[in-house]
Amino acid sequence: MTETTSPLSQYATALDEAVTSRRAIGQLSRYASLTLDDAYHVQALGSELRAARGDGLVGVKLGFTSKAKALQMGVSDVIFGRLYAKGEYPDGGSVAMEDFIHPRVEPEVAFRLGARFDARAAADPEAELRAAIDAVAPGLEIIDSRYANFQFSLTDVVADNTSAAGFVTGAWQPADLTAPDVRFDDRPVTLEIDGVAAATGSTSDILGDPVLALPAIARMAAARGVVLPAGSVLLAGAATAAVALPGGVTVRAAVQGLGSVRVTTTGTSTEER
Ligand code: OOG
Ligand code: MG
Repeated sequence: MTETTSPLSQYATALDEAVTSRRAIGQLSRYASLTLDDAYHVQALGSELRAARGDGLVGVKLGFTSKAKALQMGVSDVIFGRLYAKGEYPDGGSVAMEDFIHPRVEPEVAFRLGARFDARAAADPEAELRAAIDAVAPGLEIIDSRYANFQFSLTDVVADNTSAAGFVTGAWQPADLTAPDVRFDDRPVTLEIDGVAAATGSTSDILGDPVLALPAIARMAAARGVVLPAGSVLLAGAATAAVALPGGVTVRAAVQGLGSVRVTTTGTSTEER
């Protein structure tokens, strides 16, 4: 009983209601002083609320791995969030803006797990995570802060599952990250809306090389006890600042050497109405 009424579970419920009602709430940091650990606990409680309505974990993501994102949002620590089944869209598919409050989109690099990964059971989590990865793809992430005006502190955004709201991956290319000298740096990245460049960057903007997201994911998954099933998607972080995503457009991300990924949007989000 106490668990369901604790302040942390009240915050998780408020954030979850913002997701399901598509209505933004005030920042938790305005009235509560959460530690980073509390914030990750709120995120984990949110994951239980999702699981209770059948929305399972299908991957994890990092945020603020690029300077462009850190500058855009005024938060510079790398953050870790969860990806859920309901937010996964097929490449070339359509995304209904009614499901979002004030969505933004960003180009990403994605890795796929060929085998289950339990960081806490691993003797060397970083090496085992690299060995478990079997493919790489270009990705699009849709972020949708549950806070008004898309404004938050570090603990706010962590509690809000790092603004995660949707993602799409392009065609997977086999990748062996145990091979020496595997690199994904220095590849131009573009984000286009209706064929017009909305943001450009390079995979080097993601921690110098998106593969460097893997040690951070291994460490954070171990710290939070997140177990990833085979097939899970890992988003390394955006290569550019995020761009507002309206309804009625086609958005495409291209990563040189990895191909491209696109979705079409329909309808209007809460704040577009
Ligand atoms: C937080 C999510 C950041 C990234 O790729 O840097 C993120 C936000 O900007 O709202 O996903
Ligand atoms: Mg992102």
